Amino acid sequence: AKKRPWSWQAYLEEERAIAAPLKLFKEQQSFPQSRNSFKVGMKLEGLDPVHPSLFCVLTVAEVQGYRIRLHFDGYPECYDFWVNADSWDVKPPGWCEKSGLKLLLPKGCRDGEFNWSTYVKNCRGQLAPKHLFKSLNTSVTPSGFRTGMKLEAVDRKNPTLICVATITAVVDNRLLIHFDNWEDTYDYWCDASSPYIHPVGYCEDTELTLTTPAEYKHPRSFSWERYLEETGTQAAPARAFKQRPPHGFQAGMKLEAVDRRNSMLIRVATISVTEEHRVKVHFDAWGDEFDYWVDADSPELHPVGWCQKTGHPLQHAHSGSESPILPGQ
Ligand code: MLY
Repeated sequence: AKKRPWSWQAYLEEERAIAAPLKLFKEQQSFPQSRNSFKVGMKLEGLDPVHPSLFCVLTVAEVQGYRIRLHFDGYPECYDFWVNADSWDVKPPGWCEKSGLKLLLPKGCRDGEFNWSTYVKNCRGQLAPKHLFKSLNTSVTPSGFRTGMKLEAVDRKNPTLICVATITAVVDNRLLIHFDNWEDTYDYWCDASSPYIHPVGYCEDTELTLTTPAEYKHPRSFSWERYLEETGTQAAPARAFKQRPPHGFQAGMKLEAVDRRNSMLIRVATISVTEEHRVKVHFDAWGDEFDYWVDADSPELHPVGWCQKTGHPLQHAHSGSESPILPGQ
């Protein structure tokens, strides 16, 4: 018999499985409303995924469907990474300066000497035009969060720790979270609905341990009241925290997920376990050792049909012999 091409519909029937319903996905995961108009060679400013508070000078190195591969100017290709074309994490040239944020310059450029228009002229690049950035047109609701306010935040790199933290920037509806007396490598951007931020007093109320600022003199007798006074700061108002409700994903639901071992690939996947704000993703036809935990609203997760609609290849059980590329290989 002739083999029919792989299709989600036939696969779901065969597996007697259901697709995760579209309504469970957030806007940044769902079918895009517009095309991806980025072109290879365009330059922009974007967040470094391994140093997620730091905007860097990046160049579009590849375009695939609704995704782009970004390259750090002046750095090796091994740091390249993929984002969706509507990601908040990418901004047009000049955005950092306008927003008062630091921009990591291309390797070799000195502070104070960098100028976007001279830079693109010299390297014969092209500035990515502003209208390509969907995230610039998001509507902003006033939040009550202000720069300098204190809170208790989960350290995303050490997620068992809830720590004394400060909002060091507020841009659009996003907050930059910094951990007091730590270097900025732990910093991250989030919004008011994040499950990782809590008002001052949360740990005490829930009987969890609060990690005090690095090198704090008397960690055992830490008191917020005293600390706010010592630092001349304010607590972020409790009403500003609007934690999102738990997601509705259930184990067994199918979806399309980015393969973190080789993030150019999107694979047929199944939710294997759920937590309040996270899901564990399993890649169909692969071993459990490749499963990973991800925030339920991650832009690495997409509904069934996303690849087809956006013109991106989808890896399924029979899509060939491509083997996983492991980090460091
Ligand atoms: N084991 C790590 C823990 C760092 C935690 C930093 N957080 C609180 C911002 C270390 O000591 O480097």
